[in-house]
Amino acid sequence: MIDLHYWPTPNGWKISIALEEMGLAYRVVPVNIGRGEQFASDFLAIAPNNRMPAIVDHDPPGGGETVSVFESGAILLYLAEKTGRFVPADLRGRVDVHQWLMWQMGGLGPMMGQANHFANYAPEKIPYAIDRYRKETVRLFGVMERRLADRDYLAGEYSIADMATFPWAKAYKILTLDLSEFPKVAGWLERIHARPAVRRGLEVARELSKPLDDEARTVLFGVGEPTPD
Ligand SMILES: N[C@@H](CCC(=O)N[C@@H](CS)C(=O)NCC(=O)O)C(=O)O
Repeated sequence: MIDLHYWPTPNGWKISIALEEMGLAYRVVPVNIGRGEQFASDFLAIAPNNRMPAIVDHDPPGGGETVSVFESGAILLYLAEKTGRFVPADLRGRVDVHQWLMWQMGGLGPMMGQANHFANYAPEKIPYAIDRYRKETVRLFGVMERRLADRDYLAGEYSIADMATFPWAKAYKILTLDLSEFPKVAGWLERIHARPAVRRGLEVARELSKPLDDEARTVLFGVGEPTPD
């Protein structure tokens, strides 16, 4: 059994989708990031960066003590290694998955996150910041468009790189990106969205998702760290 420390956001969906795709048994442990539960000491013991998702595997490969993993990219690699699925066995295929997974982790996710923050949440409208992260997001969509010109998935076969990228890319609307400029990305989004496991992953704890209220904005964007325990 795997404990999934989770809240329904793009980084959380990466892992709920992967667990569904891999058919692994898991139970959801909600981390209400709008109420500061990411700063609780028992959560920090497994996720010292005070961000979800994180997992605890009570049945790790080879047995022995539980394994805990934080950072969504590391979790995806762990789950792929555990199941032997969604990363090819051959060197070149593996390298392709790794580089596109890192591209998402270091590029698309952080840039879209900042673009969304400055466009939709920052208390002041800072045109330079809004523009800077939006342009970077558009550039990254262009990179994806070219990559998908002659293949159905980022690393050829459907892989954890797609599972990492899809929940962010599907949020293009919050940045008012025009998807008609990226037809290959649009097709790729449709193909992934049609997968039953992806649909199930996006439904996990959906009822917890709420628009950010004042308290959540203070916890997530304010100064200082609340300590719930
Ligand atoms: N690089 C991390 C990012 C995780 C992340 O940013 N999670 C957000 C929600 S999507 C979070 O937990 N935020 C809590 C906070 O900002 O305090 C990963 O990929 O796991």
